Amino acid sequence: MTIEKTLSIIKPDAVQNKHIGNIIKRFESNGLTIEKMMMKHLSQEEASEFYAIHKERPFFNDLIEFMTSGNVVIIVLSGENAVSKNRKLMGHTDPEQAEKGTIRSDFAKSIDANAVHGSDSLENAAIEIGFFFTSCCRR
Ligand code: IDP
Ligand code: MG
Repeated sequence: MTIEKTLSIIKPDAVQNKHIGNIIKRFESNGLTIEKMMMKHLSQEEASEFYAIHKERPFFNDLIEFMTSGNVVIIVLSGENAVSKNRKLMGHTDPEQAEKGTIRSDFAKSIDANAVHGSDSLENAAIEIGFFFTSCCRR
């Protein structure tokens, strides 16, 4: 059994539409455990650094504007195969292509406002968890 940790972010659209509880329910009822959690309004700098990998993409500015448009909930999840399990629960990046019953299919409306972020590999999960949680009181 491989117990992993991964990072989830409930994005501003899902917070605004009062889906925090629904999304956390999906995690907990599918064998994932909430290890850490905080609500935060990301600064421009934090969002840009977090999504630096996408900085050459045409949608980068819109992504940063959206991610800083309201509060997000940042969560460390743990569980068996947590990285891939979370990605499966999230569904496709574009809610219109997401499988029925996934978080993005049920709670998101567009590819820009797609309810959740989830780490895409174990390596990125460690980096992303460190970004928000490791050094005490920095952010
Ligand atoms: P992921 O969130 O499913 O891992 P990524 O390709 O890592 O998808 O993209 C990061 C975020 O950037 C997406 O969740 C989405 O909000 C946004 N994004 C990705 N592709 C597009 C696009 O083609 N148009 C607008 N926004 C996009
Ligand atoms: Mg991604």
